[in-house]
Amino acid sequence: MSDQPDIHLYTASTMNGWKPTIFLEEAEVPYELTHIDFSKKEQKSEWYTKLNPNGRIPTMVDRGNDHFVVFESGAILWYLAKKYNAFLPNDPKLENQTLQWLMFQMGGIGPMMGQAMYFQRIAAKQGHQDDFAIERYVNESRRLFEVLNTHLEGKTYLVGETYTIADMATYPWARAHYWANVSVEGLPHLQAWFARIDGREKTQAALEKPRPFWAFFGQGDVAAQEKENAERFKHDVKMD
Ligand SMILES: N[C@@H](CCC(=O)N[C@@H](CS)C(=O)NCC(=O)O)C(=O)O
Repeated sequence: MSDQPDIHLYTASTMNGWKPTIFLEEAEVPYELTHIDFSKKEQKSEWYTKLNPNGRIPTMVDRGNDHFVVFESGAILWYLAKKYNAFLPNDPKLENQTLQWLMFQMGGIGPMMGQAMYFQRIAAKQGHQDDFAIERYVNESRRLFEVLNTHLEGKTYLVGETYTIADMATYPWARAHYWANVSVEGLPHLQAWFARIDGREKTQAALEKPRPFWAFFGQGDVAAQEKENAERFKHDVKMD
C-alpha cells in the first residue's frame, strides 16, 4: 500500500486553480499539490501537456483510479463530488440545478471576467489599451452578477440551502470582482452570499494554497499587486 494520497492536484493561485482546493479542503480529502509556475511556463511543458492538452491549470490525477487524469476545473469538481459523494445533491433535480450553475460559471462568469481582467490588468499594461473590449467584458460580467444577485434572493447558496460545487466554482471569480473592476454595488444578495462564504473557514484555508487569494485579488495595495502580477504573467498567460 502506498502512503501517497489518491488525489494529485496540479494547480496555481488563480480563480480556476483554487476551485479544486476548495473542494478538497471542505471535504477534508488528503491530496498532494504540485504548484505549476507560470513564470517558468511549466503549464506549457511537454510533461504537463501530456496530462492537460490545453496547457492550463488545474489538472488532477486520481492515483486511486488507475491514475485517471481530469482537466477542466468544472470537470474536476464534478469528478470529486461524485467520488466523495459530497457537495452535490443526490436529488436528480437539485443535481441538475448544480450542473446548471456550474455551467453558468464555466461558460459565463469565468470567460467574461477572465477577459475583463486580461484586457485591463495584462494587455493594457503591455501597451494594448482596448477600451471597447474592456467595456464589453466588464459590462457582460456585471450583467451576469445581476443574474446571480436575482437568483440568490432568499437563498443561502446557489442551489437551495446547501453549499455545492457550483458555489465553489463561482466564488473565487465573483469575489475577485474588484480585480476586474466589475461593480457589485446595488447587488445585496450577491454581497450577502460573499459574506457567507467569506466566513467558511475551510474555503478560506483553501484560498491560501498554493499562494493566498487575498494578496493578489483582495482589496489591497493595487500597485504592489500589479508589480507582482507583471512578473507572474510575463508570458502571455490567459484566464477563463
Ligand atoms: N476552462 C479551464 C480554464 C483554465 C485556465 O484558463 N487556466 C488559467 C489560469 S486561471 C491558466 O492556466 N493560464 C495559463 C496560460 O494561459 O498559459 C478550466 O476551467 O480549467
